[in-house]
Amino acid sequence: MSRIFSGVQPSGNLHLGNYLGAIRNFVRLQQDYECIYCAVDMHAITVWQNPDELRKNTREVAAAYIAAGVDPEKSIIFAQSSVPAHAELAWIFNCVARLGWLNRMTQFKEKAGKNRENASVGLYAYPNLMAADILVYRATHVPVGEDQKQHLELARDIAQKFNNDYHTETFPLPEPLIFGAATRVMSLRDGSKKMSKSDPSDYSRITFMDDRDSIALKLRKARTDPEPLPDNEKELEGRPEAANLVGIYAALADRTRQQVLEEFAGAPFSSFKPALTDLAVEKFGPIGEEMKRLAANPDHVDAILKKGAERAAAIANPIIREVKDVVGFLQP
Ligand code: AQP
Repeated sequence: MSRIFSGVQPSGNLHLGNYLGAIRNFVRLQQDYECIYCAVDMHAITVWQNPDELRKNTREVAAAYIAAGVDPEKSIIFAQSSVPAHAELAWIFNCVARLGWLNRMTQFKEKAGKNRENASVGLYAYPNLMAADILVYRATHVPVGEDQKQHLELARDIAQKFNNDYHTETFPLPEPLIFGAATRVMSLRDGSKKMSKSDPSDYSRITFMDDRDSIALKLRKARTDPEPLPDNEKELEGRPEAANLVGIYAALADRTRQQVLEEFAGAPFSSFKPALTDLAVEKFGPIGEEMKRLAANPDHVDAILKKGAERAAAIANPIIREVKDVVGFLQP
């Protein structure tokens, strides 16, 4: 049986990349699969989070899921820290994963930067917790943006090594689901960097909180080149900012990049950007509005998270019990 798991960190500034690369696909998958969607607050604290902000941002992630179309009656929505089995399995995986494997993780290198000695141990071990998030539900498929591909490969390696070491078939090998026309949305200020919550420039991203004026301003200021749009994808090579805006348009319009180029061939950015603004406001704007409305009612969101945590724990608890038995832990 297929089971979907995925999560988003409640570290603020939820953006269009999170939506197009991940959250929008969550909505599509719930038609056909059992889906578990988490606000991964334990991942968020691998870098400093103000406690009040973390509470607010955790509710906002849940609100964003619901506003985008995840049905909390059908799919499970909850906060990671409220199901202790994640942390329990993560510790076991800390003892399965090898240092050499983690040393290869590019996200740690990027996030720790030059000040590696000062990064938290949690940031380093982040992929082990992510593997635990997925495997504590025996999830088979994980919808993510392209940047998470390497972590998913590590989760598969961990599952495989656990199964080999203990001569069991405890875990499935989970597969990434990376689909849509914008699996890696880039920064509006620099086409070589992904759009990110932690970019210091607010102009680098369109967030769920942006209204029409800010979306229009950010797109107007978005970096581009002086050439008009070409009529085929091949000619977007070497033009990362142009390719990014075309990709965003295609994803929002549910069309291919080629179809978008056929419509806008020869157009300068001065006419493409307003068309993109209208489309972004039409498709993304209402989701942001609904998210704000939901987030303004924390009791309602908290009730959904509580029920979601109970449903998630009901799946995870028997699995973690079985894992502990395999490992040899006494369970009085
Ligand atoms: N730019 C992106 N394009 C497409 N997908 C993206 N995702 C993130 N950025 C992009 C996907 O969104 C999901 C949630 O990501 P996350 O919150 O767990 O952490 P992240 O990938 O580290 O996100 P950010 O926004 O870049 O945050 P910071 O700045 O804290 O690192 C994932 O499925 C991710 O692939």
